[in-house]
Amino acid sequence: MLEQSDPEIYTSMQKEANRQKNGLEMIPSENYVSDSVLAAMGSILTNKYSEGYPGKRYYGGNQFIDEIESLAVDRAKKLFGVSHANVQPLSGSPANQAVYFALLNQGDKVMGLHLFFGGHLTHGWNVNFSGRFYNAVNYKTGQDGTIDYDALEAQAKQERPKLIFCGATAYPRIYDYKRLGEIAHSIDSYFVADIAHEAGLIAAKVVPSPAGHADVITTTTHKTLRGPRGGMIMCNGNPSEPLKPLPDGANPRENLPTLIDRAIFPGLQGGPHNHTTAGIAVALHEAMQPGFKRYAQQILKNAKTLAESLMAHGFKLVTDGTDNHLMLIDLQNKNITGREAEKALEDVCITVNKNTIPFDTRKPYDPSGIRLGTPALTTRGMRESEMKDIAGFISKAIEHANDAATKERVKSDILELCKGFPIFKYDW
Ligand code: DSN
Repeated sequence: MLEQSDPEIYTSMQKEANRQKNGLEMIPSENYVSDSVLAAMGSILTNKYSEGYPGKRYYGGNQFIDEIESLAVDRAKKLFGVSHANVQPLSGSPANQAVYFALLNQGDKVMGLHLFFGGHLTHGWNVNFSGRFYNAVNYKTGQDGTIDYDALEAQAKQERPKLIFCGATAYPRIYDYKRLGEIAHSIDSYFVADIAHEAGLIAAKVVPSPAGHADVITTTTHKTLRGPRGGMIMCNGNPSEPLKPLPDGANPRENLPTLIDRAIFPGLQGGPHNHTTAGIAVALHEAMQPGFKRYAQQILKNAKTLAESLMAHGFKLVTDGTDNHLMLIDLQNKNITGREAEKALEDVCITVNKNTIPFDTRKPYDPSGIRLGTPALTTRGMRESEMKDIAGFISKAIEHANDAATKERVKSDILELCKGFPIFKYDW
């Protein structure tokens, strides 16, 4: 139908579907959703306004939307072991914004991992709302690329932020959530774990969870969790308890659910995107199935094999490997910048993104590294032997970045590989 009614959009969608089919998607924050998630997303649920929460809406006709949102909430609570979940954030940045809105006053001090060391814009970067409206200080990794928890503790005790964020977009190791919680609580600070990258791995219990250590957990739903583009905020506490401000006016921890729900609506957002809520519910259901644990285990195996194979090809990886789904290549020994490498790989249909490395001397638009990961390749069914081949393709494309004939041969090998791992059940 779309083909006839809007051929311009249809054609662009077709080209994007072919790009997704015929190349290797290695941006670690991307994935391929199931047909069931797609069905929920492309549905009539987009037609409905539902400001408020299940049972407490500002519009009529929400009895079935309430069922859908309640299912999403219940599934999130069960999967992540928390007593409260808000599934309405439009994505990860709005989820983090809501946490600031819920827990802090403008100008309060926050502390998060420095952007150039793998942190996220919303964890206190100067051009983001978080650095502009809050007093942000950043912690860094040590020279080895791993978080130095002793240095972080000393900095936290000196700075005394009201909120400490952990989580990153380019950190290949697992976090010591217990230590982070202890550090934050020793200075009466909130500890917020942004698990956007690892959410699927945490749901599958193949990496540790911050539940029980973090006051609040935020996430996107479209990365390793393999749902639609969306966000969630989770915490513990009873939302039906009335707010009880502490004598000094500070926000009491026991009212976190209410503070968070109010920050999302009416604080920052209007009507929830109900088609996305349904897609999240479907993805959470999928993540509860035994097959999802096997998927998450395979993401890790693939990442380890890819990391080892890349190192065998002479690539230097930040922290010399990975514990999760992603890795960061330091290209300084390869005489190529991150931007040039991203382009060379795009020429052979491998999609990655340029990224700063710890202590980078170059700027983020043309940094010294590239970031890559295995969630999307693993969804396609690729395993360790394909990872070894892919490390070879990456090496050839980067070593021969200026050799069109070699790149053409690599591209054709990649096309052949992709044909063996179809991604869409229905033809696009
Ligand atoms: N954009 C996400 C990522 O690629 O990691 C995080 O913001």
